[in-house]
Amino acid sequence: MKAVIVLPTYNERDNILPLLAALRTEEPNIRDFRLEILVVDDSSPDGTGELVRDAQQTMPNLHLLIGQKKGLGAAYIRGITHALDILKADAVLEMDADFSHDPRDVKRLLVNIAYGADFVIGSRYVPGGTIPGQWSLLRRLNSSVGNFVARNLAGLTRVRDCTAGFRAISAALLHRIDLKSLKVQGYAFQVTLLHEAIIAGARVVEIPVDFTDRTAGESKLGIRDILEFILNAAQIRLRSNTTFIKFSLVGLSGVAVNLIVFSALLSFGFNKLLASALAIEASIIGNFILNNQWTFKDRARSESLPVRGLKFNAVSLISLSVSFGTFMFLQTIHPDGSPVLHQLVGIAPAMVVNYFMNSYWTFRRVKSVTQETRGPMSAFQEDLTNTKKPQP
Ligand SMILES: Nc1nc2c(ncn2[C@@H]2O[C@H](COP(=O)(O)OP(=O)(O)OP(=O)(O)O)[C@@H](O)[C@H]2O)c(=O)[nH]1
Ligand SMILES: [Mg+2]
Repeated sequence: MKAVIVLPTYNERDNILPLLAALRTEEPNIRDFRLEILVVDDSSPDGTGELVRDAQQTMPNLHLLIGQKKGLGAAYIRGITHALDILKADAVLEMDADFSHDPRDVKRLLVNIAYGADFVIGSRYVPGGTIPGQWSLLRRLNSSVGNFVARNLAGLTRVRDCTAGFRAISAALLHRIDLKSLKVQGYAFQVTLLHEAIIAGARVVEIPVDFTDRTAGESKLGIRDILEFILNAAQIRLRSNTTFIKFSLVGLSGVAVNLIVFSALLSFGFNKLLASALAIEASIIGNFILNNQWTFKDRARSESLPVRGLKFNAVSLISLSVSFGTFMFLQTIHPDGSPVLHQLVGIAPAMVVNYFMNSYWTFRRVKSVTQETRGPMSAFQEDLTNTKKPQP
């Protein structure tokens, strides 16, 4: 069987040759797979690509794909597609080219694939896995918030390290995923691919690894990547969540209730302002009843109905402020823009806030009841995660 290590590089001239040498040293230790290496270089200005081209003279199993810089995810999509279609890989490995991932762990990842796992993660956040001791508080926060967002917002709670970039994936699984349809350019790719893998029924395994800081070159993580990462996680959640669709339908019905009650009160001779306020409250109460009985029906209840009702009202008020705040903000930065458009744009963040606050606060899950269902990955985790780490 053949395993292809896909190494994305951008300005890694000080790392790439030592890494290729280290991987070469590892080759004899890998039993079940023949190793090939595919460097995906985005025309690095520092000449990384040329170094690889020279190295190809002495390494027949080294391949090089040159492209334009569009981000880590775009590079991986190209690289993995090439590994599957052209190199006919049976397994593909993702690995950083900056020595953050120990080449000696490659065999531990691959052994799990040989044993039947589909998606093996070199994990920093399972027992035995580590992040560098010298990481500053900010850096730790950055990593754990990223992982928290991926786990909770994208709904990948079963996996401990969703943002890891050191992973082995079986070709059988990758063939079930339409890589070209993934619309992620940057680091968000890691979360998206994991999500697609789980949907495709992957047997996911996490094994502990030590993650080390790069000593040469610079990190390429930018603000654009961070933004894409958050939006992508939210999008994954919304797409895969029928609860959200129900919640939106209830919201629409609220608009109807609001207008009907408003017109009825006006016809009874109520004052306009009072009628408006009562109509809003009527729609909030209507929405609450429907969400309580339908959208979040399967959530075990820890609080009484009136407490949930009050929380729901509070969230509605907060959403109102978000919507109004967005409108004011847009009007301030684009005073000539269409007020109707700004009002419409304001609804989107308000709706997201409204949904997540109600889902995680008003109707939050009671832990032990719904989270215990066991998916395809758990049986594997227990069997295979404890393959030993190399001693330093
Ligand atoms: N081909 C390609 N490779 C990239 C791109 N961005 C990053 N990389 C490579 O992807 C790997 C991970 O990138 P890093 O910049 O080390 O990101 P990181 O590991 O999250 O950040 P640090 O921990 O600070 O190093 C490295 O091998 C980079 O050279 C890109 O746009 N194109
Ligand atoms: Mg790195």
